[in-house]
Amino acid sequence: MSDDRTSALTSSAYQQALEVIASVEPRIAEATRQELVDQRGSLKLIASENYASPAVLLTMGTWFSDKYAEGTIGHRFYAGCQNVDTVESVAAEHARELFSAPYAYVQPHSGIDANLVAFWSILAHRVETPALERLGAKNVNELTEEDWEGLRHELGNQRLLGMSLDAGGHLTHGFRPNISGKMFHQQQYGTDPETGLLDYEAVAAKAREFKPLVIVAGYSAYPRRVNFAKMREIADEVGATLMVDMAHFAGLVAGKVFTGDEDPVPHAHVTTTTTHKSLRGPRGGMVLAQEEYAADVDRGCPMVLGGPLSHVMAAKAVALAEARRLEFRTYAQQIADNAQSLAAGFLSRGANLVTGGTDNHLVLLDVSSFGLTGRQAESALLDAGVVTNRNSVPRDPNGAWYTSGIRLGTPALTTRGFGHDEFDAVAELIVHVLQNTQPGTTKDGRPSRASYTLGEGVAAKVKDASAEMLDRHPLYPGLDLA
Ligand code: DSN
Repeated sequence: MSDDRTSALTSSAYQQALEVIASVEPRIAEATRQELVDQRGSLKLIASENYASPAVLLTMGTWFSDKYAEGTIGHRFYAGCQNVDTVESVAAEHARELFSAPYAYVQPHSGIDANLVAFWSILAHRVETPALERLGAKNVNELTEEDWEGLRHELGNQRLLGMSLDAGGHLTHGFRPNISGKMFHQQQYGTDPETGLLDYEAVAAKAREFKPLVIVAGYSAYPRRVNFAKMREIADEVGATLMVDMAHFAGLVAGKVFTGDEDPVPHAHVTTTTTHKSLRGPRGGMVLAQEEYAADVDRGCPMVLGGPLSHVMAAKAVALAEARRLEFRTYAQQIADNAQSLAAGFLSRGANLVTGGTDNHLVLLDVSSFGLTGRQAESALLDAGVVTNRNSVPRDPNGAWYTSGIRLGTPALTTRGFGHDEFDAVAELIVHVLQNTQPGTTKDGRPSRASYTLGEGVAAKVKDASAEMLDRHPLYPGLDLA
């Protein structure tokens, strides 16, 4: 279908949908309209966000939302799931083929859910099933009270080694306050204090000493590629299951920017992802697995998850079909090229980047050289229409709330068509804001980590310069809600 025809149909669909919504709750219709205005008018640099296509968005607004479908394809706890079976089968087929994965599970509602399904499938495969075999039981209901208590103790005392939050790992990789840090005895690996890079020898040494059941690789704020073949060697040496969380860079895997040792899927026993970041689908999660883990992953719902969101699984199928097109490879490569341009733009203006640069989709800017915390920088940038999120840097003196960094990603603006020159200009605008932001003081005159003053006229100047670029690369061109 031509782009013009798609825009005309999308405009008409949304105009009518908003009219129907407004007839029930006008404030929601207005907030929906305003969200588009805001997203169109700002520089979206949150590394975990993107803009899904109209086809993906429209797929979510249907009566599939009304259907319960606990269970799995062809084996549901509810009647009347024949169309959900079609949706889930198509989404899983696209996922398997796109990622060359033996098995795909498309039900998780989010990345955290996907990781929980992965953890429980690993515990089931590595701990529960061998225990049942040892005890001569078919399932846990057949166990005596004493054996059941013993198995619960065994399940609750396994070890997990994951990347620490301040080195760029995710909360669910064993961070103590998160459930993953409570389900498992956990230890964390970090990055080299000098270079900020992963030190595989140090990870291996920790794994040899700790002997984890699970090693988690993958990241949310590490601006470099990971050698997953090496991570698998480490896992194999200590008898661990390798789980990779590729939520942030799934689009780069799908688009064949990360191949060979950098493609996690052939190396990991279980790979998890979200579908809405660089993969550019609906908000949701997914688990890919080697055959030996498939049956346990398949029990995700109802053992770990509530009923699948069939309308979102349908949108995952549409997004995965888009990601299988050749144009998606061009998009994925442009994400990585644009991150290089953004990093080079910062470095040429004297800013400090964690690891000194990037080779994936994100840049982690250390804002302490501007005399600011991440929180002050994030707020000042937002005033100027630049949407980012504050993020810890390794060994961050300001902790996880105020932080010393700003995380910036290129997937969203790349979707809008930004290229090298625009990302260089974005770096200049960001440096201009930070250079003109003064940290504030608390009521009793001490340095504040939250308040700040942005120089007069800075926000307006940056917004004007951004507007010119944003108008050149409109979001959902032709979509008119007037
Ligand atoms: N919220 C995601 C991110 O921003 O990286 C991870 O949970």
